[in-house]
Amino acid sequence: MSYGLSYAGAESDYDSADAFLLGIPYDRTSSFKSGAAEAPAHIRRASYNFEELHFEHGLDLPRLNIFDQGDCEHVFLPEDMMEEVKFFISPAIRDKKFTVAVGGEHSINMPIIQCFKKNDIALITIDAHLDSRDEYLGTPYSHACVTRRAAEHLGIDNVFALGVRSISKEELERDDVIPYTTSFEIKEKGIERAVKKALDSVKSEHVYLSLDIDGIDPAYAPGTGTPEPFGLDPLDVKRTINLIGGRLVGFDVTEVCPPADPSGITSALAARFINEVLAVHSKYLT
Ligand SMILES: [Mn+2]
Repeated sequence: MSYGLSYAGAESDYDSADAFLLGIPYDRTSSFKSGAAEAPAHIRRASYNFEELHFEHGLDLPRLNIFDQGDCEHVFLPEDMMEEVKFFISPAIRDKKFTVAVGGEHSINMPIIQCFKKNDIALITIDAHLDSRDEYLGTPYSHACVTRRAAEHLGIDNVFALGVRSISKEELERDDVIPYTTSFEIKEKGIERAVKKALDSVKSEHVYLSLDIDGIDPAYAPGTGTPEPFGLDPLDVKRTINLIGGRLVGFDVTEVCPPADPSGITSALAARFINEVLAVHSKYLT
């Protein structure tokens, strides 16, 4: 557990918190550039760059009580990461907190999804990759297996990937391909239509949004482990968060890689999306 800088505005204690934030400094299955473990600290620092409220949502938004748990342990084995994340996230989900997880690589989404009951949520990802392999480089808990593990737990009709533009032959040729929309279709037909398709496709009312920052074009988010051209623009992602709106119950942002982000722009973007999610959630808080 680290006791460094807390996320900007996270001044609540656990009991009175509406939202629960956890840093997960994990990057042991990264397949190209590593360094995502440094992201929670960089994203927290970047959070001080912004106003807490965003005028486009109205300046009289209710103020969320946010609790920042700090970081969980930086472990080595994927199995240990699964246990470590569940240890912190599962009480917060049980206590009906809105959870925000700051990765780390995308694999940190797997233990979080497993903390929800099977029919309680759907997972929508924003990602350049479909991440639907059974296993990768010898582990079923690789960041290349995120949507497959989610489909096993939630059902394939409760998983949808937005912005995909990198899929292997092995993933496309199976009978149970994870439902997805490409970034090309989003550019051509608009993000509203794609998000509507995703929301109509999943069965559960409640939606957990997992943002792999490589879903966004590397021109806007260069600091990531596996940059993939032809991505979404940040306003597409902002729009997605707003369209999911009151159905959103949790969020993670993953794959920010500070060593590949000397300008800090990618960490700043990640922090701004966390703020967007919190602002949208506060609108629907009763
Ligand atoms: Mn990805």
